[in-house]
This record gives sequence, C-alpha cells and structure tokens, in this order.
Amino acid sequence: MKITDMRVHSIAIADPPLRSSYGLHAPYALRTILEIESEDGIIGISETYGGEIPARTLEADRQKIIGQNPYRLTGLLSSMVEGEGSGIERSQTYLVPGENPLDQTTRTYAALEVACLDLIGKSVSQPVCDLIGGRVRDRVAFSAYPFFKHAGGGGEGDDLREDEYGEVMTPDTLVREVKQMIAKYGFSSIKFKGGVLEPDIEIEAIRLLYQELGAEIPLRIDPNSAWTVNTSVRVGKELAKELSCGGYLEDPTAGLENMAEVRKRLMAEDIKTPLATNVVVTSFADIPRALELDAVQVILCDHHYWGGMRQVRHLANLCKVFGIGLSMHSNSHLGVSLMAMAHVAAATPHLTYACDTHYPWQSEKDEVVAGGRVPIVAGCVMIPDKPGLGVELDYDQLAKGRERYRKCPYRKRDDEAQMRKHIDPSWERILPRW
Ligand code: GKR
Ligand code: MG
Repeated sequence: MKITDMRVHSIAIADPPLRSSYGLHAPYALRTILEIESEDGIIGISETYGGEIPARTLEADRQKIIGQNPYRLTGLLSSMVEGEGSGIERSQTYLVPGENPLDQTTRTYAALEVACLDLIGKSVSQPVCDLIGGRVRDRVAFSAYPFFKHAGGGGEGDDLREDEYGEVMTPDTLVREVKQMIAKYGFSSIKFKGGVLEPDIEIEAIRLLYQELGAEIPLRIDPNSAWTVNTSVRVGKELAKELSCGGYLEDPTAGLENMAEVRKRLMAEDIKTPLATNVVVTSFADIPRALELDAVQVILCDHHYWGGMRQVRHLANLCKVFGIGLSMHSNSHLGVSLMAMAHVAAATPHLTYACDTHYPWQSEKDEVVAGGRVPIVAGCVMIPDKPGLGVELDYDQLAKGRERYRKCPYRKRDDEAQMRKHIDPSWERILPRW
C-alpha cells in the first residue's frame, strides 16, 4: 500500500473563556486535522494542535510521506519520536502545551502515526486499539473537567456559541457547573482546574464538591504550577481527606525539585496523596530524575505530545514497572482526538485513572466528525465496532472550521495575551503566584 496524498486542514473551533494559571482561553481554539490517502482511496485521519507552526511542520514533511508505505512510515520517521531536550526547557511549565518548539517533531510524528494507524485499520477492517496491542476494555472512562470561567460560550461577533454553564467564578457556581456536567455526561470522577483564584477559595471549592458528591467521586486539583512549595504543602494538608479517595494533586508547583520537596513534606505528615504531572514529566528523558527524587507518583500521558499511541503504551509499561500511576492529559479538542485518546486508553492495561477531556467545552456546531459529537455516556466513550478510529470526517463541517480559521486573527495559543485583552491589561503570568 502506498500513500498518494496528504491534506492538512487548519481549523478554528469556538472555545469558552476558561481560566487557568496560563491565563484565559481565546474565543477560538486552533486544531489541525490531517488526512492521508492511499492509492486505493482509503483515508486515514488524525487531529493535533493547531495554528501556523503545526500545519507548516506537517507540510514540510510532505515529500517524506507521499509514496511511502503507511506500515513503514512511522518506522522511517522514528528519529522524530522523542523530540529534543528535557527538564524545564521541554516542560509545559512556562509554555502552554502545543507551543513548545522542543516537542514539535514529537507532535508531528504522533499526528502521522495516528493517521497511518487509522488508514491501516480501515484497510484491514480492524479498530486501531486492536492494532496497537489489543483492547483490554471497550469503554474508556473520562473525568469531568470543571474550570473557572467568565460568561460566554466561545466564538466571536455573529458566531457566538450558547453559554451552557454561565459565569463560574465562585466555589458555589463551580459545584453547579460540575453537577450540570455529571447530569449530562454521567462522569464519576472530577479534575478541577485551579491556579486561578486564591488557594483558600480553591480549597473551599474542593471541600464543597466533596461535601456535595461524597467520597465515591475521586477529586483532583490542578493549578498548573501556580503555588509555592509552602502553599502546595498547605493545600495538600488541608485537602488530605478530599484528595485521598482515588484523587491526586496535579502540578501544584513548578519543577521536579519543588514537587519532590512537596512530596517529602506531605509524606512526613503521613499524607499519601499522589502528586501527578503533565508539566514536569513530558518525555521519557524526564523519568529517571523524577523517579530518583520521588517527585511524581502519577504521570498524565498524552499521545499528541508523547510521540503517539505506541509511545504511550511504552510509557504505561514503564510506569507499571516503577509503581507509577498513569492518567491522561487533554487540551481543547474535537472528536477525532477524543477517539484516538479512547483507542490508546482501550489498549493500555496500566491506565489507573479516568482520562481528562476538554470535549464537553466544545460545541456540536464545530464538530468535524460525521454524524456529530462522539457520545460520552455514563462518563465513558465506547470503542465502536468499526475499523480504524471508528470515525470519518464531515467535509462540510471541516470546510466551516477552515473558514473560521481563515477569518479569525489567532495563529497560536496565547492565554496571557487574552487575559490582558479581556480581563486585566496589566496581567502577567507569575510563577509561583501564591
Ligand atoms: O486548557 O487551560 C487549559 C489547561 O490548563 C491545559 O492547557 C492544560 O494543558 O489541561 C491541561 C492540564 O492538565 O494541565
Ligand atoms: Mg495538568
């Protein structure tokens, strides 16, 4: 089989004004949809980070891709799989995911790998999860992902989306947001994006969630490195009960050494809440030091920047050997990414937590998957009995996404600039803030 064509689509999708320690989400999130087509007309697809650079980088590899055998392509390109650098320069501490040049090739490789696997799956009539090792589950659990947010549902001008959750800038409204998400999607664990308001307010939000939902719903909080070591230890102590029922404390502070210090001080108080990360461990090269320091007890994988689905399965094996938990990270995305996440999760035995997903924040109006949004039922995505990723593109919807991209002024994610534009002209991302 030979690849005869490749199409790279830059699209924009409406995104609500969500807050994190990085700043504020823009009215549109950017994504790239990749299609590769074989000589017999089968099309493999994938979705990755958006904007100018990811699309340009994929285009730059066109000559290496056209004419290749999709079974061999990722082997031929395997020098791209690790990206460059490690530690703080490679981490997501200072750069939002998808904007670090040091993992650009890893991300490009992952997008190509997923599209090749989809193409192969479609040509041999097998689901992707069964090509990468075989499924260990048919239903993949995801967690609710509540954010503090300003009023608005995303989009700009006459292209506004419905504001399903309204303004959410207090613990009470956050609980309301979570209950709405649970009622709609049936989630049975919660990852709360903190690092936005004073730590005491975020502590109150977690306590309220615990009080309202009970100990059966695991809770996680992720301030994206916004806290000092002392604040992280204080929050860890104050929320020892609430986070210990299957939850974790995700990236409370910046840097492996600081994470290790938080862990040491919590353990000294007999608080065993695991520390999780998608910020300080983003490549295999980060793992030895993280283990040596006992800085991290849960890694959030993400095939989009860990170098694809097969690298995530290697990561899972490594985590199992070293007694580290594995969860999954997410950024704003559509159904192609959701299905890829579900397939790799389905084929990963050592996945010890429900996966993150931003999917509830996106709107039907922007979905590019034929047939509309991928259902999340009882908090889970089902692996359909269909070949490849199990989804096809809706080309009308894709064209609308391209048109939105053409019209909008955004070409990369810059949450700090959005914060200054809409909320506070003097805002700067200060780490640690509290
Ligand atoms: O969407 O604002 C956001 C999140 O903060 C995202 O950028 C993070 O990558 O979801 C992420 C996380 O778990 O750190
Ligand atoms: Mg995180």
